[in-house]
Amino acid sequence: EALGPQEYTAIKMEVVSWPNAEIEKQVSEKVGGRKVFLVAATLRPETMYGQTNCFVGPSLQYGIFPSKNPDEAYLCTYRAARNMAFQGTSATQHQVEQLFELEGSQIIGTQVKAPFAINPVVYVLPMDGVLPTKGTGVVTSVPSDSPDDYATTSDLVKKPEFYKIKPEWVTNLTPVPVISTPTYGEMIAPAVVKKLKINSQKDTKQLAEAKEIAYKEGFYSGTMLVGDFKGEPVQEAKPKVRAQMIEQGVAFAYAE
Ligand code: A2H
Repeated sequence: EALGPQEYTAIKMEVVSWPNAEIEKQVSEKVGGRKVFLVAATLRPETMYGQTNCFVGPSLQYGIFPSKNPDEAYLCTYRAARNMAFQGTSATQHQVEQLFELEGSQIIGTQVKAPFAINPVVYVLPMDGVLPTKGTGVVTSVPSDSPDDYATTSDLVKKPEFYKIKPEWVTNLTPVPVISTPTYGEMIAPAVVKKLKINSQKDTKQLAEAKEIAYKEGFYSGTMLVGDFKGEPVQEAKPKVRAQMIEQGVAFAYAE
């Protein structure tokens, strides 16, 4: 854990369709004309080209909160909305206005836009390890570069019925190459997951080690394979991709 504040990039994933008519009706009654965005907190904005889906914790509580932008509302945990109210990105200052409350399980199967990704629209899927106490409670999934995301998407592909998801929601989870490293090639997460013999998202101890290896190797030795900064070292591309996303209005700064 870092001692100082953690600087995340909050990725705005606009809802394209809700999983059923009932939730769609409830949301539109409570949220009115505002567009709804799932807000995912990431430390790796340069990997966003490789998003294949988005994760929420199925038993966690989420809310929809008005953004500072009058046309927009953000879906995240109440805790994150409270932080946003102190960071100038919420409609309200120093207090939270919740338009609608919902459980993670109700969001699964929603289709959202994935900014900068090669897959422009992705599904919201369940992940066991989403912590309510970190970030926004929404995690964007990049299975090429995140061992947690790769292990979890592999579980979902193997056992969709166990995870209560429709098979068509997992047909597009193939990792997309984004970063190349000398030791692990074009897809570090699958390589490290295999090397450490990780079988599922439940192998939390080995996944912590895999995460450490992938993070260090990607950051210090990685080269971008895609996007406007293709060919550049990850260390240089990272702040540039972040700045582009913020400038284009598809992301904002979030700290905690
Ligand atoms: B990262 P740190 Cl490609 N619960 O984004 C569990 N994990 C969460 C979370 C939560 N509530 N909120 C954010 N995260 C994830 C991309 C990524 C991430 C890649 C590689 C590594 C990586 C795509 N997923 O994180 O404990 C998010 O996943 C490994 C460090 O604050 C976020 O960045 O250091 C990261 O964990 C933040 O974790």
